[in-house]
Amino acid sequence: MYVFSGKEEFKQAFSERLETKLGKNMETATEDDAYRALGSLLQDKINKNWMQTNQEYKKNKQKQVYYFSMEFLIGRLIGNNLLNLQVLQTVKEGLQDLGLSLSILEERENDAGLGNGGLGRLAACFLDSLATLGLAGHGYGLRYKYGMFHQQLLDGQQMELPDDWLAQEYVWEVRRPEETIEVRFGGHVYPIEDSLGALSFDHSDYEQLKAVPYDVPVVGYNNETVNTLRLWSAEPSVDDTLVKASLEDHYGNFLDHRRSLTSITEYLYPDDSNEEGKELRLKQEYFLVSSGVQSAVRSFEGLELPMSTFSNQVALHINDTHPALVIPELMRVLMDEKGIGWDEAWDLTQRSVSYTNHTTLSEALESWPVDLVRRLLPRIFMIIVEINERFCQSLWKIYPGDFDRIATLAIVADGQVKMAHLAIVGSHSVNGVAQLHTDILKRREMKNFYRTFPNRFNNKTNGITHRRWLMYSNQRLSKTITEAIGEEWIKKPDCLQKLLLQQDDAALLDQLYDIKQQNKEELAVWVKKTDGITIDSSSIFDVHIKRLHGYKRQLLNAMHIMYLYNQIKLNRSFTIKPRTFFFAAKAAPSYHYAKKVIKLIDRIAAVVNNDSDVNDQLKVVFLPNYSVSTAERIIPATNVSEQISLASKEASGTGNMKLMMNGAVTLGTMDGANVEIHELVGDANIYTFGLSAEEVHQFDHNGSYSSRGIYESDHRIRFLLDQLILFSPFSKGDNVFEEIYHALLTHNDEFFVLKDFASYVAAQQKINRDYPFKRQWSKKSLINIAHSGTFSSDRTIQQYADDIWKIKPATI
Ligand code: 26W
Repeated sequence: MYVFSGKEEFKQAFSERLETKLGKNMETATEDDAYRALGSLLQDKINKNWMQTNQEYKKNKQKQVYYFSMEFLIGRLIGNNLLNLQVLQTVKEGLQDLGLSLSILEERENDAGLGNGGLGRLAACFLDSLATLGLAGHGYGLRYKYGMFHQQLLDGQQMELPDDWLAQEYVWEVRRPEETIEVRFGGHVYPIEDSLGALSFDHSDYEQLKAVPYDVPVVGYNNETVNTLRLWSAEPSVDDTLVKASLEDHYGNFLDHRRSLTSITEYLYPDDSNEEGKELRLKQEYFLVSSGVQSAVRSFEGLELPMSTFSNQVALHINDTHPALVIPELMRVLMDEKGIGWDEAWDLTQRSVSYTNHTTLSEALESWPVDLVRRLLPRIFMIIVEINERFCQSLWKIYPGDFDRIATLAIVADGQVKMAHLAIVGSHSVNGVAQLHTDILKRREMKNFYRTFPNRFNNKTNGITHRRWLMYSNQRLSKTITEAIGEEWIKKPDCLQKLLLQQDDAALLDQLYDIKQQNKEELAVWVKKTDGITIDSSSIFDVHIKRLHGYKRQLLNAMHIMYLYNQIKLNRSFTIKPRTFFFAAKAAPSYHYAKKVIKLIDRIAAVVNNDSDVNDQLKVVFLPNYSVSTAERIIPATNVSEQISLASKEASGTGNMKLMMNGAVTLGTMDGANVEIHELVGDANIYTFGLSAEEVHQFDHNGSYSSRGIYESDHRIRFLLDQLILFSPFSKGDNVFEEIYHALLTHNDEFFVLKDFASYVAAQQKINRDYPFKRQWSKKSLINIAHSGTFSSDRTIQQYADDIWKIKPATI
């Protein structure tokens, strides 16, 4: 896309924009003004191609993919857009000429934190790849007024502050009131039979509200494609009869009512592991689904094709089960609004919808009480019941008399609507997000469904955009890679493998080492500035960044640090290579145990960082408010990537991919995509430890694990656990860590922390021995970078496009 011919043209346009949009010049403009002028200038440039992309799609009757997701964790857009428009360098230099720093302006943009973690960030990476591959794929999400909460630590206690990210104008969004959709909740539905015996449904007494789309452009890299992320916002509907009624009786009631309606898009649910089952959450899900489906159908109708071709033109992808109501909603629209019969509507629905599963944790599986669904979504409920009825009948034919099996597969059972069952039954494709995860779905979690629909299941190993996570966030490394192997890797990330030919090139290895060193120094300066902690940038940077959860085992890492501390203190001859342990993690506000683990890490940091006996060897840093932007700073500076979930629990992980791509070496269990990383880089270039998924399964199955047995036989562990509750530098004699102690001992250590402790310590010792051999370490680093192309989301999206969505690039 043509943007600026060079920095002079940019400077001219930028100064003009300051004047015309903000009435400012270089003397009077604040940093905020400069950011906004730059943003609006880019948005203008993007607009032309945006319009053109949509026109081309329509003209060519291009099949459209709509990626439905309750979360899009996009972070900041300015740097990413500059990169994809290929003017990052031009603008950086132009601003410099004007006495401005791009990196300072970038910080004026609030992170769009419309997601919790992995699932939301994956959606954002996918959008980048779709646009870059020239594929007609768009995101449908919610425009939460408040995104992921801001985390603050007060004496180690996590505090959640609202993320008022829209307080300043968001320069990338365009409100499109003309595309508004009406969404209905509640009321009564009555069947009406006409004289020919045909059924229709009368829906009355419902509450209606407006879904107003705010569109954000998704700019492809070095092409002409601009796709759309459409975020829906709830607004009261003017002709809402209830509102009118309340208006007559009381203005206060009117305001309350208005607030309760628009509250649907007020905030993101900040829990990514426990299904809350709250009515407001179900409203959010249906609000997204209904506006998205109606809007997709409306676009399809613009093509003026027969309805029978719908599934050739439209793919509806659901990111986990949260948008699974797409299935009954599309059935509703096709039948009630377009007059199509059940069988054809069902066929079109199944052909259009595909579903990705992101977790096997049972507590995260969604199910909604029948009563709630019936009250809130009466027509949708009728359709779900009918889908269930027909599905169970078809099962009866395959498994006659097998009541038990049919009961386990039913969509509606035990007074609940099971969303995963609905998603599997109503779609043509179900995928897991890493090979191991998909195998577990097939062999265990969804085994009966797999037997019934073997062809529906497939794997799509996750990926990350190498543009944001390497080209943008690690510009030093990108430059060196291009100097070494040319720039083909940018379009074809698999070409990073060419680095392997130079794995013994001493000069290149030293250069990689230096880059890492510079990135570490940069991070150290930032940590000093923002948190006041001094860190030794020559120490090993050991990084554990992800949501805080029992299964991710931040506790295992923390206990190992306690162990090192004890060793150094008690044993004069024990030394380690200086190491800085970084943590960043948000805990769900109601997740008590997770908050205690944060508190423990904070306490360990306080002890370790202030003890001059250990200070020169050990540092612990908890970086508050983990977000996309902080990830962009930490990842390029990492030496050791902690991916230590209990095997079988982490569906894939994507942080593991970002870190390897930036030359970190993984310390990990054989879980999620770690298995595939290991397969690619080989034993010599990854540190693996711990139980296998199969071993964990066996223990769970036969109940033969006893954490107390380990406590009694391993004195190191006994010492550590006692330090949690007896007087120690960590416990300080109070009972704050009793909960952790009991989780490990009384409740038999659900996540096998004690079981894996010894092998974790051994793997850490190996790292301690290996790191000082600079060239060899750099070689590991190079080999990791070289194989990371496999984990570009371009590869992932190409597989979705070929196998699931059946779409080809458009020519814009
Ligand atoms: C509302 C409850 C809720 C919300 C979100 C339950 C579960 C979720 C997600 C499914 C959790 C999630 O983010 N899963 C992560 O998805 C990533 C992308 O596929 C994977 O890399 C992670 O392993 C997986 O934990």
